[in-house]
Amino acid sequence: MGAWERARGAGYGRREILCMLGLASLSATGLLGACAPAGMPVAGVVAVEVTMTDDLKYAPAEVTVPVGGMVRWRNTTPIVHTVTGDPAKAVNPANVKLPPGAQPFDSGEMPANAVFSHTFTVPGEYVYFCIPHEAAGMVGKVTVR
Ligand SMILES: [Cu+2]
Repeated sequence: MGAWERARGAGYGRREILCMLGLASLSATGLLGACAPAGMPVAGVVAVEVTMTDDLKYAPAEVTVPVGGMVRWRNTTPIVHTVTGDPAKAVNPANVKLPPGAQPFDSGEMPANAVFSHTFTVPGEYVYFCIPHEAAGMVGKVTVR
């Protein structure tokens, strides 16, 4: 399996992979857009990465991204987790919160090494949880502004 397939499997998009592979210099030809400098928030580009931990937490538990920013979750544990911002799926309503007008989101079951990304287009505070571990307090927060 080549670098492209590995990167695709890790959830990276075409442009990110090209950047990672060092092909960004081709942008001088106009073939590719420029790669965003690290850490600069750009719409549609990952702003923050959150991992799941073996002690049933999101790390970091709270992140802030700009409107249009993408958060990517990566399951670095052998345990199945979810990233669920859907009030209909929470046992305790306090474990989920969406700003008015925001659509619910749910990763579905994420096995080891799975990656899930969500782009936040509505500003406000989001509280999400892990379906298998809601009762254990596996809850995270995204602030979009
Ligand atoms: Cu979990």
